[in-house]
Amino acid sequence: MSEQKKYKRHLLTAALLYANGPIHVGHLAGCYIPADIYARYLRAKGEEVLFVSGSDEHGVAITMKAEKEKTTPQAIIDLYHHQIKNAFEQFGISFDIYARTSSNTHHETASAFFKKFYDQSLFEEKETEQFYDPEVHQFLADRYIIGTCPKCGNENAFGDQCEKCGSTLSPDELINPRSAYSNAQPIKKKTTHWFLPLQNYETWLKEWIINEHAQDWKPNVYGQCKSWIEQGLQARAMTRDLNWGIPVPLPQAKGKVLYVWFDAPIGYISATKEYFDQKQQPARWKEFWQEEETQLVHFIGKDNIVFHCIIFPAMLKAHGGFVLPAQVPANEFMNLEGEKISTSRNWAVWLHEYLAEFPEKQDVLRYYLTTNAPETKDSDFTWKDFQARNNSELVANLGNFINRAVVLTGQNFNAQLPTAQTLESIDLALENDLKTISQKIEKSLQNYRFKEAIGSLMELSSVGNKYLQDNAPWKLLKENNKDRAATVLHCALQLVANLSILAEPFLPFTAQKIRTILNIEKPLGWQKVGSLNLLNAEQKIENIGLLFEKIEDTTIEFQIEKLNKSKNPAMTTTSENNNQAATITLNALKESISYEDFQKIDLRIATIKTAERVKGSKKILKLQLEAGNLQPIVASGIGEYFEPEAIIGKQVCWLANLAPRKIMGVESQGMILMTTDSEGKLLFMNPEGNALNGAEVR
Ligand code: B3M
Ligand code: ZN
Repeated sequence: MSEQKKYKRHLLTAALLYANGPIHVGHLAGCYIPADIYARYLRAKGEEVLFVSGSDEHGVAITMKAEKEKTTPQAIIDLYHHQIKNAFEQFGISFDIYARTSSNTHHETASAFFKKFYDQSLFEEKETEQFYDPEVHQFLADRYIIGTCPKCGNENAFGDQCEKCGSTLSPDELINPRSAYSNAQPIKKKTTHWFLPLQNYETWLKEWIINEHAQDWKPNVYGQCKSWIEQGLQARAMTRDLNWGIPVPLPQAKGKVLYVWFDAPIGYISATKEYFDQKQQPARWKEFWQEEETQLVHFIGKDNIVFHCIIFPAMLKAHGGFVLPAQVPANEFMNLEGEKISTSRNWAVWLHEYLAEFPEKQDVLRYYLTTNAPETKDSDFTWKDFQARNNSELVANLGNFINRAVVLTGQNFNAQLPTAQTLESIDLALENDLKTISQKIEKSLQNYRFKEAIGSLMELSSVGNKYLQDNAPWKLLKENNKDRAATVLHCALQLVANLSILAEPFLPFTAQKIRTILNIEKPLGWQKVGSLNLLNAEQKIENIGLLFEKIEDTTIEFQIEKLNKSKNPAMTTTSENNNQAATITLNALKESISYEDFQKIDLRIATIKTAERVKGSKKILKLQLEAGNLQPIVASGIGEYFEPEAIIGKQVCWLANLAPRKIMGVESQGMILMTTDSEGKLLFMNPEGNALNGAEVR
């Protein structure tokens, strides 16, 4: 890949995740961490960057989940949008906006795209025959048709794929097809749809991808595109018979919605519009989408390549006036302990669980997912490797280097940056290494080789460790050579300051801690890198304790055991619908208490009468409960998971005699009890039948 072209601004997109479940390490590694590294790097360089993503809230992925959970698509997207957004925030993924495709702006933008194509006769209108459930009077998406797999005989294969043998299928191939709604035998029924004639863009796509991007796109991306184009492109339907999505904006298309892959990528445009609407600069989205000096980069996983490299560009080209992606640095997949990550089999490391079980260790996961990124081929997450890299790289290399410099300065130089005397050749060599290695890091970043870049970052920290080892300032101090010791620690701390800049894209929490150590208020810009003169004379050096700590074997064994125990059997039926309860490994039980202690706890049944958000807090809901003749107010931290209106009338279990506490200005009288399901979704603890409000729970 060649040197970076100079752009005036950068529009970075990260795939819009289906808001139909919690997220796992595979999502982070495949798309969001690389995108965040690149965004942070460009910002550190002072470039103009807009980094957008959000939830994909349409399509069968959402309706199926709603059916599985016996709820509405709206409830599903509301729940998971907030949960996913929150997890991204906690991992420091620095989106400028995390939008939703259910927003009005998006509905309008996607409808306008469609309308323009229709008005300019860019679609082919075709009548086709599709599977239809005669009992529930609905057309059936491929996923809603079940039958026997022609390849392996699995009787519960889906119309798009057999989960047992992994074959991609079309519903016509299924033996004895039946409807997932009613089990009725589907019939074929005529329906009209609007198709994007991809074949008309074939020559242009060949020119643009095969001729222009053979060198600068990643081989995995380029290879997939080339093979698609060479197989010949066909018209693809951009509408669906489904009751969830953006209505097709044509009077003759009642009951039809836009194909989710038509609307979802337009979501990047809508997100940009919303961002600038919020900034009260409503016209500026155009700079990012319509001016040639914009670099558009789509970060995605490999399963989305065709949509981002062929279909969406063809749409942008058909529309006219839009920039095309300069890069689509798609990653391959990350497996887990040698097996494919699978939501239905509960074979995943869920981010919300990681955050709870490894508090304050976001950077450890960011580090591991970057060093082990599936950039060129699938990679494997193993807990042992995670531990090894933490212990032998973050703790023993980076953490150790910084800690030694800080502690020695604290003990011997009054916790102030020591003043350097004459630099010796070994000090100049350090500066030289810093220059060479930081240039290497930059080059890797520019070419989307983040794994290589973080490798060089660690190489620089090794250089720092070796510098301390070779100069042994502790020995110099014993020998009363305080001047030389001062010079060595001065250079080492200047190197630490460089690390605060270089680490920022990868390990933002650590970079912040390093700035705290060095008393640097705002991040130093990337252009400062390479000099041993970043810190002022006598700058105060804070010892804030270890940056990284060792992860013990028991912690890792616990994780491996938990993973194996919570694994669901392979799904061979439609029991995606049978909400199987996964077992979990208990955290160690708390210390035992006496029966008298237990009797002190007053648990009651209550009903939520009113619920409202508390100003200034996303988390806290103010609830008024009814428990017999009492009407206590409770502040509950469930606001990111439930809309207030949705929980009114629910019976709950109330811890009545917890001493009152003030939470976000609300005097909370007790608390309500919650648990979680296998995917981390919050559940109320309510009685099986109709209990009386105020009844004791014993
Ligand atoms: N929602 C697929 C996914 O969540 C799809 C990406 C859309 S990007 C415009 O993996
Ligand atoms: Zn099969």
